[in-house]
Formats: sequence, C-alpha cells, structure tokens
Amino acid sequence: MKLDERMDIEGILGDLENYRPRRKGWVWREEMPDLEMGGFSYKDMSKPLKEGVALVTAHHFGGIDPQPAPVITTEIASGRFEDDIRRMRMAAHHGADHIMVIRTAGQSHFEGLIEGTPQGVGGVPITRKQVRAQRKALDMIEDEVGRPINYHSYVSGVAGPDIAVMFAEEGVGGVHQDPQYNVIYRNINMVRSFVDACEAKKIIAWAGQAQIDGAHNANATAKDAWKVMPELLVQHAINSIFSAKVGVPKSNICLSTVPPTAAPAPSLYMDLPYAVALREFFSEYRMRAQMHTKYIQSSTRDATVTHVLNLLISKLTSADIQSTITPDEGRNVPWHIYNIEALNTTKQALVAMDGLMDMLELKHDGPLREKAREIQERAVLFLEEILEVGGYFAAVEAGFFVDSGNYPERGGDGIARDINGGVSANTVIKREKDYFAPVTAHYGYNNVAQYGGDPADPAALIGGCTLTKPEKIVYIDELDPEDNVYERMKPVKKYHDGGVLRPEMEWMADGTVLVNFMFPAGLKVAEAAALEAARQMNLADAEIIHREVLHAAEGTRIELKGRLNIDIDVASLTIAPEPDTLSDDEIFAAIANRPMTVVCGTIGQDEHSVGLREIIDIKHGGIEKYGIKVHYLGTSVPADKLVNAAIELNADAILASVIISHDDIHYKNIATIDRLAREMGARDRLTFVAGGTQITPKIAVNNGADAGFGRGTKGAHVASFLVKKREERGNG
Ligand code: Z98
Repeated sequence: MKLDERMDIEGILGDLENYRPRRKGWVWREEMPDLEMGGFSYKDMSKPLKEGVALVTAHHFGGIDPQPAPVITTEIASGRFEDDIRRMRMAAHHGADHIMVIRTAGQSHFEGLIEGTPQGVGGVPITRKQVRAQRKALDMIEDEVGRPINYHSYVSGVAGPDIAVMFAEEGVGGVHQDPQYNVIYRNINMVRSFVDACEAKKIIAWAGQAQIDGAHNANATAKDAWKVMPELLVQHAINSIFSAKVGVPKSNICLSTVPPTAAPAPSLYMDLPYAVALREFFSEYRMRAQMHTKYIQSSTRDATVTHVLNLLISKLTSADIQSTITPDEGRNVPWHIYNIEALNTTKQALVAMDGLMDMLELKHDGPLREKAREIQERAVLFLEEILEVGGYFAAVEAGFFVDSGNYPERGGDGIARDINGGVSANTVIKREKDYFAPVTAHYGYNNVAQYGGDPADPAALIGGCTLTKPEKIVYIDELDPEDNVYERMKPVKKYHDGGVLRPEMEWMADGTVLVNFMFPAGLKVAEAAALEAARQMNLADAEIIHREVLHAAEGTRIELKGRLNIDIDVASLTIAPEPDTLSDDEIFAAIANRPMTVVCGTIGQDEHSVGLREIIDIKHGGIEKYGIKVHYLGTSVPADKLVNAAIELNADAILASVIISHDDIHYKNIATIDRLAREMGARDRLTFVAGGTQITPKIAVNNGADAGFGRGTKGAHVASFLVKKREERGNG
C-alpha cells in the first residue's frame, strides 16, 4: 500500500475466501513512560506511530505526533463497509487503534448469522464477508501506521453465540457482550439471554478478546441519567463477575462508563465522584470511557466541549480505552470528518493533560469521597434488595432497572420484563446427561472424556473445529444478486478509480456538502432562507442539520447539508505547484550563518503600508523573526531613495511595496527601481522583491524585480526567497 494512493478496495475483496487473520484477541498500546519527543519529556504516552497525521498545531512543534496511552476508539458503520474501510485508514492515521463497527440499528434483531454484505433495512447485520474484508484492510493499515489495530463489534441478540464464534474465527479483537442489554433494551428473553451469554463469554475468553459491557445504556435511556448511578454499578457488577467466572481475564473485562451529566448541570461535581466510585469498586477491571450520547446535540462545538470535560474525568480516573463517539450522533450524520475531529479532540486533550496526575491528587476527604461512598452504598443496597426479592430475574420482572429514582428512591417507571416473555422465550432446553459437544471453548459439560476424547482438546475427536482448524470454515460470498458490494460499487467505479471526484461525507461520491449560513433574521425566517439559498445553489436534498439563534432578531446560524451532484475531472484541474519554501529552521540557520539586511518601503505615492508591515514585523511571523535586519523607510518613498539607502547600508535586498495600480503605476515603479539599481551598478548584488495585493509574480519579474509576491504572502515566503536568491548569487 502506498501512502499517497487510495486503498484498492477491489483488491481487498479478492481472495477473501483464503484470508486468515494474523492474530486473535485484543492488543493494548505499548506504553512509553519516558518518551522524549521534539525537546519535550512526556510521562503518559505510548509508542509513536510510523505514519500518521499530527494535530493541526503540530507545525509549531516540528510536526511531532505523540500518542496517548489509552486505546482510542472510533465507531464506523455507515452501512457500506466498502466505504468504511477508507474511513478506517484515515482514522488510524489520526490515532485510532480501536475500530468499532456498530450497525446503524439493531443487530440484535437478527436471529442468526447471515452471509453477504447487505445494506439492510433499519439496520445493517454483521457478516463474515464484511468482517474479513475489514480485518484484511486493517492488517494493511496497521502495517502502514506501525501499530496494531483492534477490530470490534457486538455480540448481542439471539444470534449472540453464533456471532461470538464467527468473531473468534475471524480475529475480531473486542466485543460488546452483556446479556442485560438484550433483556432490558431488546426484550430478548432473560433466561435465553443469560444462557447464551455463558457460551458467548466462553468463546470471548478463548479468543483473548476485550469485552465491553452495556451498563451505559441505562444512562442514555433513563429520564434523569444521573439518578441511575447506583444501578449502573449494579449492572457493571453483574456482567463483570459473570464474565470473570466464565473465564474472561479481569484485565480484558472493560466497564463501559459514561459521565452521567453535562453542563448546564454542575457536571464535574457529579461525574467525578461517580467515576471514582466505579474505579474503586472495580479496580481490577478496565474502564472504557465514552461520551454521554444523550447530551450530544447538533452543535459540534457543544459536543466537543462536553467531550473534553469527559476526557478530564478519564484522565483523573485513568480510563484504559477512550471512546470518541462523535458529535454526529446528535445530528445523525455519520460522516468521515467527525470521526477524525473526535479522534483529534481526544488526542489533543490527552496529550495536553500528559503528566497531570504527577501534579494533582484527588482529595481523600470532603465531597468527592463522600459522594463516591454514597453512590457505592446505594449500589450495595440495590444488590441486597435483588437478593431479597429472589435474584436478578425476579428483580427484572419487578422493574428494578432503568427506574428514574435515585435508589432506594423509586420512580416506579423501570423497564419490567416477564421471565416467560420476550424474544425466544422458553427456548432453553436442559442438557441431556450424555450430551456430547466435541468443540473448543464450549461452556459447561460436554462429555468428551466419556467418548474417549481429551477434555483439554475436545475438538480433536472430530479432527478439530473451526476455531482451531480454519480450513473447516465454510466461506459464503454474496447471496443477494442486488444488495451486494459488487453491485453497489458499479455506479461509483469511476470515482473509485480516481479520475473523477465528487464531494463525499460518508459514501463514495455521495455528493454531500455542508454549508454554513448566518442570516440577520430570527429562527424561522433564517431556516426558510437557508433552504431557498440551497435551492439557488443547486443543492439537491437540502436539509437543515443545525440551527443556533445568535439573537432573536439579529442573527441565526444555520448549517445545512445537501448534495452537489457534480463531477470534477481530475485531469482538467490546474494544480498549484507546492511553494518552494525553506523550513523555518533552514531560514534561521542561513541568517545566523550570515546576517542579512534589507531596506523597504512603499513607493511612489503609496501610503498603504499595512501589508508590508505584516511581512516585516515579528508579530505575525514577518521576516524580522529570522533575525533579518530591516530598515523600513516609510511610505511614499521615492525609488531613488530606496536604492541609495540600499547601497549606503550595504543591504542584501530591497523590498518595495506597491498597491496603487491605476495606469500600471505599480509596474512602472518596479521598472524604475530596477533601472536605478542598474545605473548605480548595484543591481547584481541586490535582491529586489516587489509585493502588493495587485502584484502578479510574473508581471513583477517581467518589469525587473527578482520576484513578486501577491495576496496571501507570509514573511516565511519572502525570507525563504531572500535566502535562496542570496545563495544563488553566490554571495551568500
Ligand atoms: C457503545 N456507542 O456502547 P444492537 N450490546 C451492547 C451495547 O451496548 C450495544 C449493542 C449490543 C455505544 C453503542 N451500544 C450503543 C452491550 C449498543 C448494540 O441491538 O445491535 O443495536 O446492539 O459503544
């Protein structure tokens, strides 16, 4: 794979039948507590990437890209796995090493594994082909970035154990598995769900996968999320100890934790004690920290602030996996750009907070500990009452969970389920005494010894099972003649091939663009105006995705999405050449090596000095910053004065700023300076640069300057040219 070439999706889809994952299970980051980078000493970082995209600010710091210690997650599932692969590559370069494939809705509703790659209706099922293609792509991506990437999806619904087996076969590294999720949110029968979970967890343990629970869903579902804190501890406890008893190592059992509140609530005062209570109770386990999705609105700014505050909680309580669930949750636009933005938010905040805990300590008394203790006590009481009423199933029947009261208060509005109700009720059959299951990673007795087998390798009796002998896996390619990847890719082939571009946010050539408007009007008028503007801009399917009143009459901000169904032929584009600019370090070194003096001014009748001052003054990165000595002669300087001063001061260069352009006076003035310098015999040793908003480099040079600098010029461009020109003249 080449860094400057797109991934070959068709190539990835080829020979999937023979693809085998290179490893099983989960990989944590390699911590580097004493990392030295860019002249800084870091405390909590991990091994740097081989290739990656650094934070935007990194150009002030030599382009360094330190990687925080927690695993960083991004969720990618647009419904078209072939497009998601490209997003995964971008995400990995921005610091993701945990790619969660969530379906847009409802894997839990599929009652078995299905094959092919359907987009589905109301949800996209996970299939072996998708998993294989994406894992294969991630192998290539992880080689490119130089860090293992964990691939993750959900083991849920009635098909849970089937999915677990397939995931173990296909090298999936992490899974969500929590039977309580099925029971409470998907109304799957509780007995079935817990029995299935035994099987699924056994396989998760065998495959070395990290497991994430589903307690946080109570947070997202409950009316007042901060009131379910005691219940959250209870849900975590049930799934954690269940998993540990089935054999999942505690170091791979991750609690899915979400700060329960957000501003305008006094959020840290509530969220921090909660996180501390959890950390204390579950110190042997891992924390997977996620944002509270319920509070994510359509403002990406608002979501980002909440995210950063959540990251502070993660830092203070040492989260092991940091989710970056994206602001698009709030507006239901799962777009590439938001995956990347949320990853950068996380990396930026965690890097900024590096070493924080060497300087701060959470107080050992006062409200933090009191509140944490109170949450823990309420949770213990909750557990005791579960025992009193006859156990977990009885408690679910009595509606204990997702109740709006802060336990032991009760709102009486919890989600109650019937032990004989729900999907697949009464489908659990007691095992026969001589039940025989000669397969690897099977929960409970399987009578392998009775049939002459080795309990340590039960599958040997049948010559190995698919977990140990992958050649036994039956790989089925696309079954649906229409809803399959090849059909989906046909109409967008020209875009995949790269000769034609169309804007994209989610799927190849979806045409989606985002437009920001500010109308000096109230909400309703601004909305209508934005839609009308979109119509006049020829945007199809225009839809407002964010609205924010700046003032009821003075202004409303509208963000609108639409489709720009245009094709851009790449061959027809005029691509601006890369400016041939020296790096700051090179310019500094050249000036330190041999000082440089320049004279400058605006010439003729020109009083416009702001542009020139920006080019010379140190404040905004003008040439002074490199140590160039600047003699500014002021405004409306006669051409001969500029040339004479340059000669007197033995300057290296003249910088002339010319703005007024009527009658081509700016070019005439350039020609005059060049002529005078020649007449005085100084032109050969002087660099002469002209600049101004109306200047085109070519015409400036045609009129005798060595270079012309127009709009957008920065001090670095001019300094770079001066250094290079001096070297070229041979007197550098
Ligand atoms: C997350 N962004 O947790 P369906 N099992 C568990 C879950 O928490 C979820 C599913 C299954 C969130 C996503 N979680 C929400 C324990 C969902 C998904 O039924 O296929 O949607 O199951 O990362």
